[in-house]
Amino acid sequence: NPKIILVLGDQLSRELAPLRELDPQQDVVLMAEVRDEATYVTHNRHKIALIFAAMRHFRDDLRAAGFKVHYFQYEDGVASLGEALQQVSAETDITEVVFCEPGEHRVSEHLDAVADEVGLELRWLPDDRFLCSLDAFRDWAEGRKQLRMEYFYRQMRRQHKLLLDEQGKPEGGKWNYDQQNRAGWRGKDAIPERPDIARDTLTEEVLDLVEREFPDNPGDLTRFNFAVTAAAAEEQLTFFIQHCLPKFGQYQDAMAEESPWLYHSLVSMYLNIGLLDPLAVCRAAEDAWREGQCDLAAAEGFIRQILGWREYVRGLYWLKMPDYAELNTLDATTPLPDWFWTADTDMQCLHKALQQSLDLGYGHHIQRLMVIGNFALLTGLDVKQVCDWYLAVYVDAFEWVELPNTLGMALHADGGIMASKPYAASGKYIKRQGDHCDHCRYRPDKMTGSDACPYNSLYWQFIDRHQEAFSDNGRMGLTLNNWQRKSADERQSILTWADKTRERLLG
Ligand code: FAD
Ligand code: DLZ
Repeated sequence: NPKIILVLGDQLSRELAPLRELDPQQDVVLMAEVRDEATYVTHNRHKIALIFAAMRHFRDDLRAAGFKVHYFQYEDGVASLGEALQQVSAETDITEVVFCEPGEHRVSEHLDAVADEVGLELRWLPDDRFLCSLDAFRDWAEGRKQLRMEYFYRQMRRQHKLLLDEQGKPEGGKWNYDQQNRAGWRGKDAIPERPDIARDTLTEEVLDLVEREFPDNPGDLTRFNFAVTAAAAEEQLTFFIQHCLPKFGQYQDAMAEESPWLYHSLVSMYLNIGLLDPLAVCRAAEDAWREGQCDLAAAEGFIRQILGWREYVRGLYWLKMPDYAELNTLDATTPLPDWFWTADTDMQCLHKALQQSLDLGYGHHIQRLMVIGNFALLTGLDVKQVCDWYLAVYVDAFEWVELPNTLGMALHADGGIMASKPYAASGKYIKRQGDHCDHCRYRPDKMTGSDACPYNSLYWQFIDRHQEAFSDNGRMGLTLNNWQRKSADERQSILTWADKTRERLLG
């Protein structure tokens, strides 16, 4: 029977399971730029442009390979994926639809609803671009009290034979070299300049479209510099492996005033939309180490992010959804301040992180976690609003990866499923990891007073507010003791200053 093969905007891989079973004689591929997907949050313009440009290039590739592709451009005015499906089904008389499982629960529900409504026969195939199937993750999680990433990661290393010696033991004798990967930035090394990525006419057309159709969304498209084909994404990976990987580990947790990305790979967006294959990326890092181009800590640190964290958050998302999205165990409900959309704050680290996130759609992990996320955690910003902000702003944001990272890792709103203790930190951490404080009007060594770093009093206010919730968490014992050991007067003066700070920053 002829089939419609639906390919979503983040499934742009020739190895996609439904494309492997496509019969070019009778099947048609359907791809659609649709209003609902482009507007369900106020996506960064970079994100829409990347997805539409990559979709259009992928369409042309498929056509060049002899496949029939029905493609709706945004200008065609199609409202939803369901509407696109109905139109193509009516036009072709095909009722069987095959697709790869969507990355987001919302999209999955939408497609199920459409199938019921209009009588299409929908069949989905597992997304085997991921290295751990959802069933395998469920099996791993079954019966475990705690779902610690570290143990999952070791299993994945064994299973995919990455960084193992001939006896199947971890190379170098240890699974994890994180201890060596925590240097702060002191401006001592040269940061590689990122190459300009060429834009062809197709991409230019998309940039014009996005500029026109999304005038109020964040994103400075004059600085658009993303690969929109698999070949161009591969070149970016090669650049990273050659020029950045050697220092990736060392500066993985660093923050620099002069660079939005330091030595990070900038490949999440390509992995997430199918332009790069995660196993190939991990192997490229392993090969670089085996050829002596980087040390083991760098290669291991990088591979752990992709083979470990990326697979783990995806497994967790599907294991816990839809309830996961509703969790808010610390009762965080303070409205997101408007300046999250303008970066208008005099806290330098936060200003820098917000500004580049809005302008470029990129923030590295420590900015997302320990600057922006930490601020949201300490001040108890509304979990749903914060998650929507992250989903909107980053070019690599899809709910399967954004939600566990934001709700779970950054906001600790899942009660510790993802992280055994909250990633809460004062200005001291930010000072240690980078050089923003040298350019800031606030002093990280001051607790109260108009030049005191706001993270300091807000940190203790957060600890004070949740003392009871954290009392049975052994990993929080020391912090709670440190708070209680302060005199009653000192605690009171910190809390009073924190109230004033909150009032000034959040209204
Ligand atoms: P690198 O630092 O070079 O890391 C290499 C790769 O490892 C990344 O490309 C990514 O694919 C993977 N990776 C690293 N950390 C994680 C992680 N915690 N979870 C999943 N994959 C990881 N990542 C997204 O892809 N999309 C998101 O929407 C997203 N939202 C986040 C929200 C918060 C609050 C936090 C704390 C993290 C989030 N991350 C997200 C994870 C991580 O910050 C980004 O993957 C990374 O910053 C992307 O930049 P890079 O490619 O230069 O990564
Ligand atoms: C994020 C996004 C955007 C902006 N636009 C489209 C689109 O027009 N068509 C499409 O198929 N997918 C788009 N996407 C990705 C989806 O919203 C969704 O995040 C993923 O398919 C994950 O399920």
